[in-house]
Amino acid sequence: MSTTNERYWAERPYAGQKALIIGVANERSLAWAIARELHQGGAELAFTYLGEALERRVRPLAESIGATIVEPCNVSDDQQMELLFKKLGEKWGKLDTVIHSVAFANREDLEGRFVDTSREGFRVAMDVSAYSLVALARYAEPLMTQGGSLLTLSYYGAEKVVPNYNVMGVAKAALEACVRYLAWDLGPKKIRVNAISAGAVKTLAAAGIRDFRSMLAAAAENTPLRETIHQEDVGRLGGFLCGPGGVHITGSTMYVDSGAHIMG
Ligand code: 0WE
Repeated sequence: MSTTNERYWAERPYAGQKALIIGVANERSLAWAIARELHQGGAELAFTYLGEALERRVRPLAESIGATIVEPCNVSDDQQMELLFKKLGEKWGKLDTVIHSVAFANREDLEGRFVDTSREGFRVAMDVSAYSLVALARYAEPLMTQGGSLLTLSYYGAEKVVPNYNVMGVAKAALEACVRYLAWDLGPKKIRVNAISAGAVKTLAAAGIRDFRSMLAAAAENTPLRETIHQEDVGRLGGFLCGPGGVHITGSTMYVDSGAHIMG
């Protein structure tokens, strides 16, 4: 099936939205796919980066779609987060959407036996990949004066054992639980919190994962749709959840995985 979103975008479904995008590393990033979707539908965007190397990647991408706010943010540093939201408050005065597309585990914890995960490896995976959403929600809440939505990215390894995903699976399970508890807390302010559980897709985060190519090949053979997903699929669902389609959806984890999660 080939579709374009042109008629949908023509209605500018995200016009007037101010959206913060955290987790763009390059043009293949899922956060970038969501950013593009929001931009085409009329949203105004701000981006963050971690360190100078990524700044050199993110700044040109951000500028290519007219974003004027590009700020550093290490999600495990409260001071940096505080400064980021102070600047957003000054420049925008409000916030409608936050895309959280950030995860990290030590490379050695993404292979071998989960039982060998160190205390520090467990801590860092949980802090960067799960707690950061809680901190973000807390900083975003005062700016989301007209309601809003928070969206994060998860993976099936949160629910079932995916060999080698290990401590990331535990962190994604925590992340999906955070989505539910945040949804309950922030619901009265009309702030929605959701996750997209995406099928495996080749991004920088997946580069260098052992046997990733064969995982993609297996997904292309064994999922109901017999093909892997594309970044754009995540972009469209992200736009849906953060736009008019999502108004009464909160606390959910929705799949874009060619149906992989139904298989036994
Ligand atoms: O969530 C992920 C990966 C996130 C990730 C990637 C890295 C690579 C570089 C977190 N931390 C790191 N740390 C690094 O040093 N995915 C959904 C992609 C992924 O990663 C896997 C997968 C899949 C799928 C790891 C093992 C098995 C499957």
